[in-house]
Amino acid sequence: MYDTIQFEGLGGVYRLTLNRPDKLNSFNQQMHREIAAALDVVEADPQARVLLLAANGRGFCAGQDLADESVTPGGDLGATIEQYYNPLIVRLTRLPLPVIARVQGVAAGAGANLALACDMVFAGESASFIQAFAGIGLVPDSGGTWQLPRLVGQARAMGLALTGERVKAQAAEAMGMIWRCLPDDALDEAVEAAVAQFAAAPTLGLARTKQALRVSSTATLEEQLALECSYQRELGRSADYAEGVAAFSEKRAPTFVGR
Ligand code: T3D
Repeated sequence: MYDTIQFEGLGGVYRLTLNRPDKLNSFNQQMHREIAAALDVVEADPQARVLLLAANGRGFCAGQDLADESVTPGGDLGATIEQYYNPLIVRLTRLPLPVIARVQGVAAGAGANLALACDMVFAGESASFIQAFAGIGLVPDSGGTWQLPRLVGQARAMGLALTGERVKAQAAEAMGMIWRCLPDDALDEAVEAAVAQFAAAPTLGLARTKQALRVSSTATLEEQLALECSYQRELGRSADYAEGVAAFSEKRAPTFVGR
């Protein structure tokens, strides 16, 4: 069913792997369509607990496939953005479960910003992030101009976007761009540990946490306090809260159902 990605879901754990390694997993329209179809499946599954976004080959994603006819110079680049990139970024950020990116090698252009749209980015130490748009006369898209200043501050965002300078994973972690840089040979173990943790986590609570954090930078304190209150009211009636409190008082590990 899928050519440009691999996609599987088992026990609420979804794994979406970009699979155009000979093109450094750059986006063509087919890959966009296949990713969108995979996200349809995740969104429709009330038992979904975690999504892992990974990639095959030596790099994570080189952004837009510059050989694709949709981005021929002189054409309407905005059409591809509207049809594919913007919905993809919005859908990833709105998924009511943790979305993890596993980054090896280069993440460039929309590939970098795809990773940064995920909730937690784990990168091998040989990975790097490049706002490659500057090199071809474009503006950082896929949320780059929104996400970067929020993650690393205006000065660094400006420098990275204007120069397209490569940021190694260790520096990316140090500046707050990503969650964790790991030795390359420890990357899989760390990613799988996170996947296992989220597969057994109180998913609804994590979904509301993610949603609250994602709107916080554009909300007032009063709005954010009200949002926390309304989420807490909802979560206070959830099965996982009851289980969490019961497990605490019975001095045992909780068994969360995600709701
Ligand atoms: O409307 C719209 O859709 C606009 C949307 C824009 C979103 C964007 O993402 S714009 C930014 C597009 N991406 C780039 O500008 C990055 C271009 N690639 C590079 O700068 C370099 O390839 C990398 C820094 C990513 C990696 O360098 P390196 O030396 O590790 O690999 P390489 O040799 O350059 O690339 C390996 C192969 O992948 C090569 O193919 P070949 O020669 O072996 O047949 C290369 O052409 C191909 N490749 C790499 N990036 C792309 C690509 N092919 C098509 N599109 C690419 N973006």
